[in-house]
Amino acid sequence: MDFGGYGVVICVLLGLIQFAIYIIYSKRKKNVKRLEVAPGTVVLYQIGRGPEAPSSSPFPLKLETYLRMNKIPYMNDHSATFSKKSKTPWMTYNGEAIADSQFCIDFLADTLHLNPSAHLSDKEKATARAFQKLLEENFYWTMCHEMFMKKENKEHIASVMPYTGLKLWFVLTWLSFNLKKEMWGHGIGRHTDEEIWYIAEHDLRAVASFLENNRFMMGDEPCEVDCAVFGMIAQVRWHMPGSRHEKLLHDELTNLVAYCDRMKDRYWPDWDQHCRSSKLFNDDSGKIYFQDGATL
Ligand SMILES: N[C@@H](CCC(=O)N[C@@H](CS)C(=O)NCC(=O)O)C(=O)O
Repeated sequence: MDFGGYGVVICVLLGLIQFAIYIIYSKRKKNVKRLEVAPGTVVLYQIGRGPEAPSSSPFPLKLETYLRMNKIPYMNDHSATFSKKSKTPWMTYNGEAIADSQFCIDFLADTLHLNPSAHLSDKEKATARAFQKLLEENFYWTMCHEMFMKKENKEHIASVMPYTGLKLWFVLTWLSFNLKKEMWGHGIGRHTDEEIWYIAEHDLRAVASFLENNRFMMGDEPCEVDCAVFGMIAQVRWHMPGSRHEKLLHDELTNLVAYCDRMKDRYWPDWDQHCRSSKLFNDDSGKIYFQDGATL
């Protein structure tokens, strides 16, 4: 068989694997026993906890931090069922399912009349949005490239995922395949490794320069954009050791390291209980936070 022939066989095999995983997952989704919660309690569906931070994905960490920032009663479901858009996280609220971390936040803000960014001017809100989108729609893909597309980091990304054995292999194969397709569609996947790092470095430096010596992104007090920024930078800080991203953060952009620590201290006093590598780790699936006005 010539090289082209092997390529076709590999593509067909990968397609079959992806299809099998889709069937297994969609079957599981229907079979998962949903826990009953009181009205007004968010059920947050996310993948299991990360080894060094409460999630190995920026988007669930962002949403959970927002729930904590606003003391919204919530419960985690770590069964790793993905949303109808095949992404994590998603949530239900009074029986209604909402997919996408930002749609969840906007829904809660509208429904519960929350506005942690009320003190910002329109121009500041626009700036906050621009930085959030820079990280979520651009920088995020450089992290995916660094962790999923580079052979030398494959072992590390496997250790960050909340799975073992065959399941880990399936999820990694499926995710790497999907991410490669998505990165090509986005456009970033068409660049060379050096070009992608060039983009990553400039994005990260831009966020650090904007933060300067502020305590939080928009000043002395945290607001909505901090949930997204923290969710993303926390992955660099805790889940990408040895990567170019992490080296830059620790060697030069130390204001971002201190920023992560401030967000962690403010919203995650129980951080260690949610890190798989900690002796204090405790699976909190089903635990209700902020019930009847309780604190953390
Ligand atoms: N815009 C979405 C992004 C969510 C997202 O991309 N989640 C990743 C985990 S880091 C995912 O589910 N990836 C699976 C895939 O892309 O196939 C949100 O804010 O919730």
